Amino acid sequence: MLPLASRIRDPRLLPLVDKVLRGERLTFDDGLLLYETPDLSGVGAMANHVRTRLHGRKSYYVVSRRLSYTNVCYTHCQFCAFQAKPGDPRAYALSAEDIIRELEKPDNAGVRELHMTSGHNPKLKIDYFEDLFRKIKARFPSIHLKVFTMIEMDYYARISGLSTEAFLDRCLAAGLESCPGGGAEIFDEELRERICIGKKDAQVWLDTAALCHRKGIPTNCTMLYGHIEEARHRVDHLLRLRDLQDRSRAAGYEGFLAFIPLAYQNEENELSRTHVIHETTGTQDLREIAVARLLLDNIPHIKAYWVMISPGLAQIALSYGADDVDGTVIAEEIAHDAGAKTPQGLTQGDLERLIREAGYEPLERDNLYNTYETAAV
Ligand code: V47
Repeated sequence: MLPLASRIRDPRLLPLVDKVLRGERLTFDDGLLLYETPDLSGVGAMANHVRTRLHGRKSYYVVSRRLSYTNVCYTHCQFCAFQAKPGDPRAYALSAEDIIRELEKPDNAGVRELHMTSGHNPKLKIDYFEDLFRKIKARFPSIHLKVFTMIEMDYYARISGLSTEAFLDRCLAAGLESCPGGGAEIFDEELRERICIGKKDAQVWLDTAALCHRKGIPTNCTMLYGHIEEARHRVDHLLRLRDLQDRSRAAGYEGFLAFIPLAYQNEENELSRTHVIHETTGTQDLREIAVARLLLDNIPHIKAYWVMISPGLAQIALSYGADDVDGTVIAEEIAHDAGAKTPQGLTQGDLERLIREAGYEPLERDNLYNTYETAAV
């Protein structure tokens, strides 16, 4: 294979190549350069070098079901098309029985992960979640419960009159096993105030994630990009995640398992009604994956979330730093309500084929990245 430096067209990237080859950490200014350089294929080659060092040709996916227990939400996230205010005819909250009935449907056979994020509904307190988790685990003991963004956890703890730690302890005892990475949006305080009015700030998100890590439950992390943010906001966001992961790892915890860049979907939401914001482009999506792989040197997995960037681009992203395509993602609402044109779920066979055709080895995983022999699909 050609040496990495020979793949670089922008000479300003050469000092970064040296760092990548030595496994040395990149700085804030390096991050800005990775966003600014026109040499996307050079950035991709560096990211692919790191991806190959960590994971070889392996590419992971999970058989996953999405479910939102409520769409009622009191926050005013300008980018969100999913939320409904109380009184809205679309507003709903599901009972444990509703969720179990849904999971019993035949298209959920083989689901390993139940991924639930929702709105901030003032009617739902700790008893609701304990009941939900206990009943789901009693009926489906092998389904992994991955629930709550860090902001939801903080909210539902507060309205239950509990500290976040006490709320989390009770949820863990009832069956919660890990947390998805949503709600991070963009950490920059000034920008966050503009795109998610009334939502808790970055420090709350980071402190809650740190608490989860200390309790021994793995979490993911995300960044919403492609709206009104600039490169400096994205670098700042990624480095705040890296910094927390350093602290969690130094204290002996697993911390973040995966980072997922979330491409802004620009329909049916307030942000796109008040600003002209184009769909993210293929090169922008690939650069986000690559920059994340290069800056987040302490987070093991980078996901190419096909729901938001398309299955075809997710295939290419596997050569730009991603090692995970998330999963079957049955019944996704948040991205589709905001205009995502991707299918409502892929089959295991689709995912295996996408990964294989991109030149990688597909591996079915669970939430903790244990892998499984997949029956012929
Ligand atoms: O929290 C909301 C974001 C998140 C829009 O942890 C939007 O494995 C784009 O967190 N355009 C939910 N994004 C999705 C999420 C996620 C996805 C895949 C994997 C994992 C994981 C987590 O989506 C929300 C919010 O940050 N979001 N509206 C929108 N218009």
